[in-house]
Amino acid sequence: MSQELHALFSQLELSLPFVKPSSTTLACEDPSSGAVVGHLAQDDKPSTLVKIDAAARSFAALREVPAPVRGAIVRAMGERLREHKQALAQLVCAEVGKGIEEARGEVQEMIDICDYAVGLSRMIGGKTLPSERPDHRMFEQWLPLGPVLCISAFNFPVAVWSWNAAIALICGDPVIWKPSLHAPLSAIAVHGLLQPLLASAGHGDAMQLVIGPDDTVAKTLVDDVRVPLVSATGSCAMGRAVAPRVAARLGRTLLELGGNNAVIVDATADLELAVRAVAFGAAGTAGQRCTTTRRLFVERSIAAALTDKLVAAYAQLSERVGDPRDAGNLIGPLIDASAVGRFSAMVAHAKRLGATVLAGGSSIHDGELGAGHYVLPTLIRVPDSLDLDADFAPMQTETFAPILYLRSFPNGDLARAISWQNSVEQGLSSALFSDSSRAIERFWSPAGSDCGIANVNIGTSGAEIGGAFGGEKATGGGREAGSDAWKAYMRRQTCTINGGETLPLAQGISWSST
Ligand code: UN1
Repeated sequence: MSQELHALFSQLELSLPFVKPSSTTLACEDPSSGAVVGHLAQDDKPSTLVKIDAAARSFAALREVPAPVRGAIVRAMGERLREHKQALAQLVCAEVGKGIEEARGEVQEMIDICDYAVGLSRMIGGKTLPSERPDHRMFEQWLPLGPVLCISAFNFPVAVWSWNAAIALICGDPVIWKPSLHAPLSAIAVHGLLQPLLASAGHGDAMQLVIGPDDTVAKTLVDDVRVPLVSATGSCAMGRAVAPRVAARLGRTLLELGGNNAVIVDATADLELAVRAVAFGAAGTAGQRCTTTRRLFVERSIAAALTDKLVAAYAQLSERVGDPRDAGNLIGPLIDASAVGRFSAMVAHAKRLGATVLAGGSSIHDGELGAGHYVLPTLIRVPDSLDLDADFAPMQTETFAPILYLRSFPNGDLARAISWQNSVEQGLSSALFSDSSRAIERFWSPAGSDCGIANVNIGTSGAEIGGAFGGEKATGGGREAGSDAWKAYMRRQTCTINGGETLPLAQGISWSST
C-alpha cells in the first residue's frame, strides 16, 4: 500500500509526506487491509493560528479581485482535476476504501462544481428593488464574506470540500480546510494540486490545509472570529458540538449532518427501477453516504414481490464485496474497526427486537480479504407487528453501514408511510417510487416529505451538484453546491441612493428642524 501511495503521489507530481512516527503524528490506516501504512505530521494550536492569520490576511487582496477573474482561477482548478482524475480517484479509493467507480464519480463531482462555479462567477448579482421615495434607487449587492472553514468527512473526502471551496473562492473568500483524520492524504493531494494555481495568481494563502485533532486544532478554528463561516459536514454529534461554539461568537454555520433516509414504494411503482435504486442507495459506498437509503417502506400488496427481488439483488451484491481497487467489486470496506463493531451491534439489536435478517448480517473474515473492515450488505425485515415508533429503535439510528430495514405499510395508506419516513430526527433525503400522480403530488405537498431532497423514481443518494444540497431538522438546515447556495458564502448589502434634491423620509415621516 505504501508503495502504491508513493506511486500515486508521484503521478500527481507530489511527494508523499510520510514522517517517522512520534507521539504527535497521525497514523494512516488502510481500511482494505487494516494495516497502518504511514504517519503524518499534524498541526497544533500555534500552527493553526498561523494558517488562520495567513487566510485572514489573504482576504484583503482576494476580495478586490473581480469575481469573473476569480472564476478563471477556479476554471484552472477544474482543468487540473480533469488532468489528474484517474490518479486522484485511485488515491481516494485506496485511502477510504470507496469503490474505484464511485471514487471516479467523486472526482467528477469536483470537476462539475468547478465548471458550475466558473459560470456562477458572472452571475452572483443582486436585485434592484423599487424604492418608495421619489428619485431614489434601492438595490442589493453581494460582497465577499471572509475566510470559510470547511470541515469535511471521510466518506466524501474531496468532493464536499470542492463544493465549498469552488463556490467560496469565486465569492472572494479564502478557504481553510480541516479534513477528516481518516482521509488526510486525499486532502494533501488536492491541496498540493490546486493551491499552486492560487499561488501563481498571487493568492496562495487563500487556500489553507489544517490537519490535526479535534480537541485542539478544530476548536481553535471553530472559535476564531476571523472565520465568519463554518461549513461542516459530518455526524449530528459533530454538528451539536460545533454549532453552539460558532453561535456563541455570533458566527455563521452551514451544516450538512446526518441522514436517515427512506424510500417509499407504492403498488403502482416500477419494481425493477425501485430495486436497482434501493440497492445502490443502501449498499453503495458501503452504506457510508449521508444520503444512504436506510429505511424502505413498501405497500403491502407488493411487499413479497419486492422483497424477493431485493433478496436476489443482495445475493449478487454480496459476491461483489472486496478490494475497492478492483472494478469488479461494488462494495469496499467500512472505514475502521469501530464502524464494523457498530454494524454488528445494530444487527444483533434488531434481531433481539424480533426483526429478520434476509440478507447479509455479518462482517467478513476470510483469508482473501485479510483484516480489512468488510461487512456484507444487509437487508433486515421488520415485522408488521412491531410499532415502529415505540418498539424498534434501530430504525431511528443512523448506523453508518450498509443496513437496510424493510417494513410494509397498509394498502392505500401512503400517509402512514410518509409519516414513518418523517419520524426520524434527520431530514436529508427521501424518495418515492410510484407511477401515481396523486401519490407523487402528496409526497411533494406540505404534508409530504420533510426532507431537503425529495426524489421520485430515483433513489435517495447521488445528487447532482446543480441543486442545493442539504437537509432539515437534525441534518442542520444548510445548503451547499448549486442553486442559490452561494449566498451563504457572501454578505448582502442593501444600498439606497438619493438622486434628487430633497430628502424625503421613508414611511412618509415629516421631520425637520427648520
Ligand atoms: C455525503 O454523503 O456527505 O448525493 C454527500 C450524494 C452525493 C453526496 C453525498 N452527491 O449521494
